Amino acid sequence: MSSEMGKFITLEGIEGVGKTTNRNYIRQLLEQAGKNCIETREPGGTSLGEALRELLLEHKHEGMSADAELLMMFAARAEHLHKVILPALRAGKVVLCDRFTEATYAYQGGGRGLNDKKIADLENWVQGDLRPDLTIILDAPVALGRQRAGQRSRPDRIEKEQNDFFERVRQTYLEMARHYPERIAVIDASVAIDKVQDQIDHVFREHGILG
Ligand code: T5A
Repeated sequence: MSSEMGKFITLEGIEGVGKTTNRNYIRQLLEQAGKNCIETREPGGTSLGEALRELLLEHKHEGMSADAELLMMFAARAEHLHKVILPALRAGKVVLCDRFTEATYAYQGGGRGLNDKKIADLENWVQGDLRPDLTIILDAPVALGRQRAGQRSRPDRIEKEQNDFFERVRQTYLEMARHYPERIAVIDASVAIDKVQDQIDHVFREHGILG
């Protein structure tokens, strides 16, 4: 991405690892460093994306085919990129996004077992060469993430999957981090929130995001 463009930062991880909690913290960090930042999420971030999110997560569509799920994720993403992400990056802003395409590799690839090539073809088509500048994977054991998420709300269609599904999702995230260490950082999210946030500070400084 050229130097006039803003920075694209994404937060990833299985359910309940603290993406929403830490998104608020990261926004504060960025604002304290004088950055102009927008927060958004996937699936969602636009009116069409939020409508697709509802279709994807509500129980009415139990048994949705994996291909339909994949295509809806990318339909929401295409709209999000055109209407929100690219305009903000072109205006030099930091875009802080709760989940992006790494979630598709983890959930539809690792979780549902779709071929990575299908996902990569859609990624290249919809995003061109745009990739996040930094992805933070909040990592915690499946049982802990599910326990935290369960305390907060009733499970949606995807959250109702079994532990082995989320284990595959988690392992796919960790594999991506090993593959792209320059742009994907893993943080231990099983510890207390202040310790998670110390690690986030460290990663942001290491990547020169606050400077
Ligand atoms: N999806 C998405 C795909 O399948 N493919 C895709 O391409 C994309 C983009 C979206 C769903 O869509 C799927 C993945 C998801 O299933 P979502 O709302 O983005 O859903 O994701 P969720 O993981 O469901 O979000 P959650 O809100 O459940 O989890 P968070 O945001 O990770 O967790 P958070 O911050 O709400 O924290 C959960 C609880 O834990 C506590 C918090 O206070 C909160 O109560 N907590 C901690 N407690 C102790 N110690 C800590 N360190 C804590 N951190 C948080």
